[in-house]
Amino acid sequence: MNTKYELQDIFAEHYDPEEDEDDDNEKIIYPKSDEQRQRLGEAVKNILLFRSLDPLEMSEVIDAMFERKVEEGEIVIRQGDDGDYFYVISDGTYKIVVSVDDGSEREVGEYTGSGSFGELALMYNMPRAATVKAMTVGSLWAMSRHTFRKIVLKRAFRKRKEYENLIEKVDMLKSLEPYEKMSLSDALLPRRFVSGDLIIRQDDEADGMYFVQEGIEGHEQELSRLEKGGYFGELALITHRPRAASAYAQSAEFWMCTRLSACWVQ
Ligand code: 1OR
Repeated sequence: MNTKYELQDIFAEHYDPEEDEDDDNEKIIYPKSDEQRQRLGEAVKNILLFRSLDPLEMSEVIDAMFERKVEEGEIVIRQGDDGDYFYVISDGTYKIVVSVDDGSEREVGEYTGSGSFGELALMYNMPRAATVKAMTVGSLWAMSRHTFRKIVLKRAFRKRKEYENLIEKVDMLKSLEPYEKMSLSDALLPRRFVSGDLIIRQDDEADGMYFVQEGIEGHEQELSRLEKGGYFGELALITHRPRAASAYAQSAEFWMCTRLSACWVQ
């Protein structure tokens, strides 16, 4: 099974979450101790797929998750299985392994102490794309396929679709793996500027890099001008030095930005 092609194929797949008729309004609540609530609250803070949820949806998500303890060596997800749960890491180290056509296995990633996995099969109704194995004892927060599709899916899916086109237009990002492009879409945050707004200030510490979604961006002495698909602000992130130039918005339009670390770490 060639995972790369599969993931490319699902980009093209027609899927309309609006058609996903689900009129079941019953809320599932797993009771939690104060300590568990606090730990879960911390774990979900940085989950990119939850970023676009409103506070009510977020509290439904927290209610609907339950804790699953794992042993060292335990297979949490097996490639090829049907998707049942989405997982948020509370603690432990997890390896992501993909088997390829010739039967060999390739380690493609590792999570330690934070992050999430298991969304692909639930999002796109396909078999698990990779095996996830616990390398230590650990603890996970699990959310059922039903809750994931009911609360998280619509928004997360829309966001991936929306930013996919933008990512294809940015030269620097074209060569990313399909799964990396999806993770990057989750990490992007929209930011709106009006004409004349200072977006980054020369000598400031870098907080992120920016991709032009719509509109034009200009530098102080017009060093350059960027249009849709252009990007800036990456230099200071790579060199860990202050901003080398300022950037202003030229027309009242829409922009987006992300913390580079959030994009590449995921
Ligand atoms: P799932 O529901 O398919 C396995 O179950 C999970 O592993 C998957 O969701 C993702 O959450 C997670 N390709 C596929 N799945 C990956 C990958 C991945 N990394 C993490 N998962 N990669 C591409 C390998 C060709 C790794 C890209 C860095």
